Order: sequence, then C-alpha cells, then structure tokens
Amino acid sequence: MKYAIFGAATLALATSVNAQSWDMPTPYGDSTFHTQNISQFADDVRAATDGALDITLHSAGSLFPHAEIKGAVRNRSVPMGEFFLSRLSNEDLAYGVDSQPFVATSYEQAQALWDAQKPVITELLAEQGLMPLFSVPWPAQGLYTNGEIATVADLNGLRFRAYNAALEEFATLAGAAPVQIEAFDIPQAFATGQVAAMITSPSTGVNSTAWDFVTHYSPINAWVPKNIVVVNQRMFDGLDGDVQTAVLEAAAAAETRGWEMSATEAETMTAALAENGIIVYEPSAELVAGLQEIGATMLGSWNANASDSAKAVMNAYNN
Ligand code: PCA
Repeated sequence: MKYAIFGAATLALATSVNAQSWDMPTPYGDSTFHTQNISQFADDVRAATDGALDITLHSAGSLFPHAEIKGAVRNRSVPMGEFFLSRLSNEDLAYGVDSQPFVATSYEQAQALWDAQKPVITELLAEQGLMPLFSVPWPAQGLYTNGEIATVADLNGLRFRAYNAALEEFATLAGAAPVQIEAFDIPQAFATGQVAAMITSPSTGVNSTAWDFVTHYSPINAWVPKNIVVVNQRMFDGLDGDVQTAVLEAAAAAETRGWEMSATEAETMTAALAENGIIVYEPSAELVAGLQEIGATMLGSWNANASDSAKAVMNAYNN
C-alpha cells in the first residue's frame, strides 16, 4: 500500500515538476456568483500555470464551517479560503466598516471604502500571516418579510436571520430577535420557523428561493458588504515565482470581474425575485428614517469602540 501511494505521488510529480493541489473552502453554495467567480479564478490559475497549481473549491461550508475558515488558512490546514469580511469585526472594527448601515450604500461608495480599508486590513492580516488576494461585494442588502413593512415598529418581535454582529445589533435595535444562520441554511431556517424575516442581497434571496417563504422585498440598500479571499503568506511564498505571479494576476482579474458580476446581479436578481412572485416595493420615507436612526445609533457605538486601525479606515473613507 505504501508503495502504491509512493508510485502515485511520483507519477504526479513527473507530470509537472512542482505541481501542487490546494483546497479552498468557502461558506457559500455553488449557485452563488461569488463561488462562480472563485471557480473561474481557480480555472485561470490552472491555465496560467499549466496545471502547476490546481485549486479545488469546497463550497457551502463542506470543508470547514464559516467561522473556522480564517483560522484554517492561518494554521495552514488549507492554503487559501473565502469568507465574509465583516465577520472579523470582533477582532478589529476595521474589518466591519462595510457592514455599518448607511456608511457606504452604492458601488461607488463601496469601492471608495474598499480603497480605504484595503491597506489597513492588509496590515492587520499580515500580523496573522495572511495576505488578501481579492475582495468582492454582495449587492446592496434588502429587507425580506411576510407582508409590507411600513415602519421600523413593524419589525418588532420578528425572529430575524442575521449573518454577523452588525446585523444582530441592527435587528436588536429594530426590536426584532436575531438568530445567526449561514446563507446556505436559510431555506431550512424559514421552513422550520426559526426565523421569519431577513436582510440580505437579492442574490442570496434568489439562491435561497425566498419566494417559498416570504412575500415582500424592499431594497433598503443600507450597506454593501464584501467577501474576501485570503492566502496563507508562507504557503504563497513557497510557490515558484511565476506561479505567484499567475495567482496575483488571476486575483486582480477576479476582483474586477466580481464587482461587475455583483452590479449585474443587483439588477437581474431583484427582477428574478419579482418574476417569482415576490412583491418588490420601495421603502417608505418613514421606514428609511427609522432605519437611518438605527444606523446613527450603531455608528455612535462603533466610534466609541473603534481601534486606531478602524478609525484610520473611516477617516480615509471620509476624506
Ligand atoms: N449574502 C450573504 C452575505 C451577504 C449577502 O448578501 C448572506 O446572506 O449570508
């Protein structure tokens, strides 16, 4: 048996002198545009390196649960991985700026925020031996409920699906009851009555067939949160120079392509929600005012708790 394994390894080495297989976990499912984008990234790397670096995607949290992906890359259980950037806000609020309501609400603002955030979080991640490769936003986040929501008071007491600390705070301030659920588990959570409302993108709404469990959607567009793909620096440094270049070039292409895919999805997936019977309505002025008030409260506590790094991001963004 030992000999058989040795034989297979020798054969693989013979094919390409330094051929490497890398596993890459993501929490999101195969139909998610982010997953399609990183799948293209893996294809690009494979093609550009003649198969010397073969990245295998493990979607929907199949290799590591979302909460463990960053740590798995850090301790080199896997060389690279994707996760929701603002989930790291418990380490430093610099990671969470994109999930603060009404700070950056359009793609243009999201891009300016990423420009401000990138150097700061690159430094923070470097302290953990991690290097960001690319970051791509979800479409702006909207409100899914049963029945129309006219004011914040209508959210009172609703069991509300959350995906990070900021959304949990938002739901709590709206008088709702937040429950943390991974994107992939949304249909199940609604079907079993764990939750009755959520804020997420039109993409995730469509990917989870939201029309099966809610009737209404309002594009409140209060924030544009991002995924990030990181690589373990030591693993990256161990690659041949031309392979490193191929990875960085494919990463830059993936970031550009991902932002374009996201903008397209904002349109097409909102239309798909309506086509599948969901009533899409503009939020009332009163609802927007109530949500903005929650955003202002959250920004107050964010400012009170922000590290120097977090403040540096916000200052760079605002100036
Ligand atoms: N979809 C992911 C993160 C933000 C989004 O639009 C989710 O709902 O978990």
